[in-house]
Amino acid sequence: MAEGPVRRSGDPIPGQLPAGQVATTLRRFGLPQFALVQPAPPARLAVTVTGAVAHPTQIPLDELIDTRQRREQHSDLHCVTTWSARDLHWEGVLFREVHEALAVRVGLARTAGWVSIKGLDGYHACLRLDDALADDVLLADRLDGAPLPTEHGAPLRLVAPAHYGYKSVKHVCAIEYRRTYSPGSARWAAHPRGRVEREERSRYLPGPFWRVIWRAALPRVRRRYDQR
Ligand SMILES: Nc1nc2c(c(=O)[nH]1)N[C@H]1C(S)=C(S)[C@@H](COP(=O)(O)O)O[C@H]1N2
Ligand SMILES: [Mo]
Repeated sequence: MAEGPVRRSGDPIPGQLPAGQVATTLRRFGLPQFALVQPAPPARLAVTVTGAVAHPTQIPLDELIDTRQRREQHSDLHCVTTWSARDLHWEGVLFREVHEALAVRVGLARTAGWVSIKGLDGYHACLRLDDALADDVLLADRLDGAPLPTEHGAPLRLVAPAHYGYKSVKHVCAIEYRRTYSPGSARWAAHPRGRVEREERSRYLPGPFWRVIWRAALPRVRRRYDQR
C-alpha cells in the first residue's frame, strides 16, 4: 500500500472537516465585545515580552521576525462556534523560532509552561507552551499572498491550526510567559488546550454539547461583526 505524506494535526484534509464544523469563507470574527474594536496597526510596533523572564523587554516588530526563516503554510481556521475557513495561505515565521531566540534574550524561567498572547484590542489567549511550539504555529504577517489585512489581525497574528480559533490571537503586541494557565478573554468558554481534534471547545462540558450552543449563538455574533 502506498504511504501518503505525513499529515500534521492542523493540516487541511480535502473534503473532511473536524467533528461539528461547517465550512465557510473567512470573515472577521471574535468575541462579541471586540466586534467594534479594530485597532489600526501602528507605524512602529514594539512587542512586549514579560512574565516568567529575568529581563522583561520590548522588541520592535521587524526585529522580532526579520531574522527568522520565512514559512508558508496552508491551513484551516476552526472557530469554536462551528465555522471553519479552509485552506488559508499564511506566510510568516514559526513561533518556535521566535521563542527560541526570545528565551535566551529575556532569560526565560525553566518553569514557564504557558504563554499568553495579547492583541492591540486588549484580547488575550493562553496556550500551553509545548502546543505553541508545534510545527504549524506561525506568527503570520501575510495572508493569501498579500500583507495581513487589518480585519484579520495586522500587523501580526498567531496561527495555531490545531487549536480552536480563540487561540489564534490577532494584532499581537505582547507575549507573556507564565507558570500557570490564565483563562484569557474567552474566560470559562475557552479550554486550556483547545485542541480541535479532541473537540476541546470549553473546559466545562463535552464538545458536542457546545456545538449546539455555539451554532445557535453564531448568527448573533456574526451580526455584530458584520454591522461594523
Ligand atoms: N485580537 C483578537 N484576536 C482574536 C479574536 C479577537 O476578538 N481579538 N478572536 C478570536 C476568534 S474567537 C477567532 S474565531 C479568530 C477569528 O479570526 P478572523 O477575524 O481572522 O476570522 O480570531 C481569534 N483571535
Ligand atoms: Mo472563534
